[in-house]
Order: sequence, then structure tokens, then C-alpha cells
Amino acid sequence: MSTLNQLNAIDETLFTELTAEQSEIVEGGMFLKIYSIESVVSRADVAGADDAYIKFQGNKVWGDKTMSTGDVRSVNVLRYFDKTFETVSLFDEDWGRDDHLGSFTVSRPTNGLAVASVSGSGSKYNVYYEVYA
Ligand SMILES: [Ca+2]
Ligand SMILES: [Ca+2]
Repeated sequence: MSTLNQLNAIDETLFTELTAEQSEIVEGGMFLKIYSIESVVSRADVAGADDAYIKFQGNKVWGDKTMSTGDVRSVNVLRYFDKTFETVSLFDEDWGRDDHLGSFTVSRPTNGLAVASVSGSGSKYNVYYEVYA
């Protein structure tokens, strides 16, 4: 199992449940916790709601889920990263090429809850998250 897989396997578990090996790795990097996603405007499809999903480190980590304007959904995804920054991207799942709904970068501890407002393809979303070491 790679370091990243080991850490991502932590996911919903508490820090007290980390193995000694996991704790050691954690000291070098940071955690991204995405709490929830809010649709300010869902308009990436011609008709109906967006089929929103979230990508982190090139992988789909949540979704897709139906998001209509005004919808709020819990995400509750925890991921580890050890680079200086990583990108969180939102997309609308489509039959062809998926629509990009915007991205934001995480790089340092947020000292509590943070909100990223992103927009793209006619939609706007707020993502509530936290970064901590
Ligand atoms: Ca679309
Ligand atoms: Ca769609």
C-alpha cells in the first residue's frame, strides 16, 4: 500500500486511531477536509440540475450528485496532501465532455472553516472546507 493510499484509507476515522506509521507521515503534510457544497446557481446543463462531482489530486472524491440551485449537500471527505499546494476542482458530469464548474487551490492551514466560491459553465458553488496540519 502506498503512503497516500494508507492515509486516504484513514478517511472518516479519528486521529486517535492513526497507527504510529500514519502519524509519522502526517507530520510532513496537511489534511483537507471538505465539509459541504452549496449550489448558488446550477446552470451547467441545458435543462435540469447539475450532476456535480469533486476532484482532488486528479481523482473523483465525491459525487456525482444532483445539485439544483440552492441545494446544500454534505461532502465529509478527508484527504491528505504533502505538496506545497493542491487543486480542488468541481465538474458537471455529462454524456460527452464534463463541464468545469471551477477550481480552487489549498496550500496552508485555514485556521478553521473556510469557504471557496467557484464558478464555471454558468454555475456557481460554495465549498466549505478546512486545511490543517
Ligand atoms: Ca453540462
Ligand atoms: Ca450534467
